[in-house]
Amino acid sequence: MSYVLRHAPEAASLTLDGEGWVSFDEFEKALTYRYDVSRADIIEIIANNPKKRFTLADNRIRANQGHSVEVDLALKEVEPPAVLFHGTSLASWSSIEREGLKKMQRHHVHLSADVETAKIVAMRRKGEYVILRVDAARMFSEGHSFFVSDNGVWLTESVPVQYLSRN
Ligand code: HQG
Repeated sequence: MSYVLRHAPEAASLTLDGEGWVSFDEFEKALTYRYDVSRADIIEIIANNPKKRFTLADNRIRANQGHSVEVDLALKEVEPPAVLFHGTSLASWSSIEREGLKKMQRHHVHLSADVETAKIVAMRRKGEYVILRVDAARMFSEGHSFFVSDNGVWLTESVPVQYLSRN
């Protein structure tokens, strides 16, 4: 579902609208035709996915964040908590320490409000991990924009090095 709704709708012959939505009926037809899943399975994933990656509303579905296809999620700019966290591999630290956090393949840098979530993100990576602390209060006061996705992921364009430290 993430693959289709974030990265490759064309793989299921679907087209997302400008804000990433697609008709749920079309989505269901496309998935049940191609994969061994039922409508009930899809609804169960939307409801019980621990990260609440998808929203179903007005008979349309979209991914809440993480797209590589061009979409405008129409997220509202909000004041972030004073501190946010980012979990990554120790191997990336030397480059991050020089360049700051970049959005890489995604539309934003993804940050977490708590260390536990940042740890889970970091542990997707091989080897040792590091948790970085982002001085979000200072970033915000110095003009950087922050957004929060429907599933509570904090998003920003980039995090320059002066706002980063090892937690
Ligand atoms: C790293 C999952 C070197 C960055 C998770 C990260 C999250 C740099 C990787 C969500 C760098 C990008 C996002 C620099 C950034 N030099 N490495 N200058 N700047 N990086 O997957 O934050 O399953 O795009 O530290 O749970 O790991 O998609 O971002 O390691 O919420 O719902 O480049 O993805 O959620 O990796 O993960 P990603 P992420 P979903």
